[in-house]
Amino acid sequence: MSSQLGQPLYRLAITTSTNDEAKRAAKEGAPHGSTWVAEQQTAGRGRQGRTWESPPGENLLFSVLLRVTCPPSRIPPIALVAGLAVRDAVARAAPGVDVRIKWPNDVLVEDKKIAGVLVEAVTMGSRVEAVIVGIGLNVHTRAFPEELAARATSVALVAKQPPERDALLADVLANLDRDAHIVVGRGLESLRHRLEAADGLKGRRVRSDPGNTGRADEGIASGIDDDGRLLVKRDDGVISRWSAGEVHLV
Ligand code: BT5
Repeated sequence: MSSQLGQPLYRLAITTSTNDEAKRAAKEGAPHGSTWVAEQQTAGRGRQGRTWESPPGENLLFSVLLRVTCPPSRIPPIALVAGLAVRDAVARAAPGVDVRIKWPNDVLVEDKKIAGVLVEAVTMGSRVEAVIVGIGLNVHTRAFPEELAARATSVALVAKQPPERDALLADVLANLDRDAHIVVGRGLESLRHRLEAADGLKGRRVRSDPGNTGRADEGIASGIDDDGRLLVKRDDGVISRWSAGEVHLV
């Protein structure tokens, strides 16, 4: 099935961040599905001012523009299905490997991060006019900088035969194309089973980052609700719903 996403496709040797390219073009009227892929980013970013590191030419760094109109509450579900799209593509490229999503925006293999998702919204008043899905997927990198080495992995490190980057990209885009429509229109409900099967936190003890919530909360991760919030069963039996922020495995 050919995907509407990835058309047009802009290939860049170098840019600050593919999300910057997509944001700029979104404001200038670029169509749904426009995609920017870069070999290198000079200011690749994660959330909350963090950086995304990737040596030139080895991995997938791309951003997709979704022209969707939706309330801001749909953004977390879109980030989750983007993670699921990457998870499914990596799982296909690495048969037999257990690939999981880590709420809210990571894709993990054996608790190491293989991909990260950064979703940014272009808003008009209180409505979202476009969504930019930025994805960094480690494909060929085998040696990571010291500060990441224990926490990062790549398709090359987990698959018997690493795929072509273009094949992986096409697979992610096709998956995202299929699921983004569903989520924008109806939320996460119909994807709940797939999300649950891919949820790498479920049943594990997690702690929130006090920086985001004002206080640290802790408990057993117990699934994701239809609004994309993480359900956490605290020791007193109360279910907390975390809507944003960092999760640490305890
Ligand atoms: C993310 O942020 O995981 C979202 C990353 C999105 C990157 C893509 S690349 C294309 C597009 N253009 C951009 O500028 N961004 C998007 P966060 O959850 O904040 O995680 C960031 C953290 O992941 C960093 O602080 C590091 O600890 C770690 N990290 C950085 N580079 C990594 C890598 N290549 N592999 C694994 N972990 C990495």
